[in-house]
Amino acid sequence: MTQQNKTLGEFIINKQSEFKYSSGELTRLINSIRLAGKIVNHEVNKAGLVDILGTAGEENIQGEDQQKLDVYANEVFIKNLVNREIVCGIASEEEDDFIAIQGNNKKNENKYVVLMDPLDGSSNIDVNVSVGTIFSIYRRITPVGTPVTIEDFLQPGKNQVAAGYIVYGTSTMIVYSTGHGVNGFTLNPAIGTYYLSHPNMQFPDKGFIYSVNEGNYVHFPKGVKEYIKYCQEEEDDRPYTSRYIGSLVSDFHRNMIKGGIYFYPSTSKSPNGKLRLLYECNPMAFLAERAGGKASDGFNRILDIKPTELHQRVPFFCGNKDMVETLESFMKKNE
Ligand code: AHM
Ligand code: MG
Repeated sequence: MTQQNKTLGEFIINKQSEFKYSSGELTRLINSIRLAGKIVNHEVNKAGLVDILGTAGEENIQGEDQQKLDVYANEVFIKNLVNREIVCGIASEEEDDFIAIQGNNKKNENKYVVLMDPLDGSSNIDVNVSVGTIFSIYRRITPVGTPVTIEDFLQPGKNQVAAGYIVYGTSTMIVYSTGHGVNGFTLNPAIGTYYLSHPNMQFPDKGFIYSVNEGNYVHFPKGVKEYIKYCQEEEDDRPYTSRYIGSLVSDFHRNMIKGGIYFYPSTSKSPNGKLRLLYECNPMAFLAERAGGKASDGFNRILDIKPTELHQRVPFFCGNKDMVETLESFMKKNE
């Protein structure tokens, strides 16, 4: 059997022994995310057919309208993880507070907490553009068997034991890493099985794409403005190509395959940018580093930031190492 024929199920089992604390718990957890992803995929795929579009009439904690599918995806992931009793806590971009999972009759002996953005980029659903689920997994730091506390969730990203995303695109893919390389699996919808299609994903040596919402240009810090001008200059291998879907998972996925940098800087209106450290930036930074890339807030490594709150936002620059470093040099110069 070739690597490409391997299913995600087989891959997870083969890899289990590589994981230093492996007791099968992380395997079951990733399996559960894989299953929930299939359910959400099914619903996302028929979004144009059923009357599930539009806002649910509720606002999430950031004061943004929630799309119905956000609510749906949030419920599916939470129910899956809670019912199977494989984590001790969950934090979601769609929930104000974290959820402590106690277990039914017995004490919850599980070691892992999951943080997730159940449906990122959901404003794109109305126009049939790819959206994604982002997840991040940590070992709890409080004692096993006791209820989880906020400390279990406010860990720096470098403590992640696994992270990944599901992209609901022209094909549905799950891309994840448990620390040993980044692997991508494509769903065959006819039989509901993910196959290893992108083994050991790495950013190419050179990137030529920059992805940013340039409409915010006037509000960007000087270093970012100068970097954008640098990307547009006619010199060496520049100008770079500009590509921005406005769906982090898809923009990141394309850049990892083709080479590029994604950024959501601070703006004069939003000094911390838009993206959430725990649900969006940390898992993407973990994947980027495992794929030979880099992720920064403009000055510091994203994975070193000690979070202070669940819904914290942070400026985010992520992609090919050399591109992120060039951006950082412009930021430093203009500090
Ligand atoms: P969301 O979590 O509310 O969906 O917001 C995150 C999304 C990212 O996927 C995307 O890169 C960014 O917001 C786009 O924002 P903007 O429309 O401001 O460019
Ligand atoms: Mg999001």
